[in-house]
Amino acid sequence: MNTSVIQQQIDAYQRDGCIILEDFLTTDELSEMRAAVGEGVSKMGKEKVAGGGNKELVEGDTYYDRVFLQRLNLWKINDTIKRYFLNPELGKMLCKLAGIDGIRVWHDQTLQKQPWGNPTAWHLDNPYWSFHSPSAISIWIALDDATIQNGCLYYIPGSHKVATYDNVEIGQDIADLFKVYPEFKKVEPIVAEMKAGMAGCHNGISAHGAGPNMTPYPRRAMTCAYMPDGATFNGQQNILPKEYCETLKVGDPLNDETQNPLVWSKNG
Ligand SMILES: O=C(O)CCC(=O)C(=O)O
Ligand SMILES: [Fe+2]
Repeated sequence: MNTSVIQQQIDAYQRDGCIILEDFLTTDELSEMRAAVGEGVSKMGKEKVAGGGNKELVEGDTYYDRVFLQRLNLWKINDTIKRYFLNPELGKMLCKLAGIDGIRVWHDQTLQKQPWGNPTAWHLDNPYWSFHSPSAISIWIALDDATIQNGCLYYIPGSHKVATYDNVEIGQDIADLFKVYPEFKKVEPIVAEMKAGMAGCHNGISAHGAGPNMTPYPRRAMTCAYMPDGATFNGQQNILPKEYCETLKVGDPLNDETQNPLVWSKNG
């Protein structure tokens, strides 16, 4: 896993709210991660959140279920995924990009656009989550080549400087988000085609989406979303276990090591 970033990349991430990392996983690491993700998914059945998350999130048969197969928090049930996403060197790289001093896992997720899968409508991630922060950062790792044909990502550069935590429910209309942010309509998106093993990072309020999968093969990705250390509960359950949520008050730090482990901190 190549966790080095130079100042130019940090500047680009800060400016655009996204960056593509060309050589992220080696071929061996890619094989290892593909196998680990497959193993994790096969353990979970229809439940979307592993390791005791929100039990109401289960796969159904809606339009959204045909955007991608989605399974979250595989790190809790698979030691390989845990080793990658809780790696302090990765945490340090993400802190440099995000400009923060400490970082915790929010949740990982595999997003596997199935053959003929629906497009991923333009959206922001952070508004759905149980904390709000302008420094939330996600990494999206391509497990297959992600192309225009099979539904690669697109980012709207600079959108993180405009967006707030207002959102629309992710629905069928690809451009619904632009009802809230009409200024995004005019921006040429960054097309994030990636070879398998490459990765993209995006800010939690960067607008992003993906095309449909117009191929008979899956487009698999493994992602992890991170929160700055110190982020606090905003009252939304999202993927958190109900019982844990009931112990939280708005403003409490989300620092339970079994739910949001610290990955790296400047203070050691
Ligand atoms: O993989 C996709 O189609 C969407 C990815 C995404 O929304 C994310 O990683 O936050
Ligand atoms: Fe997203």
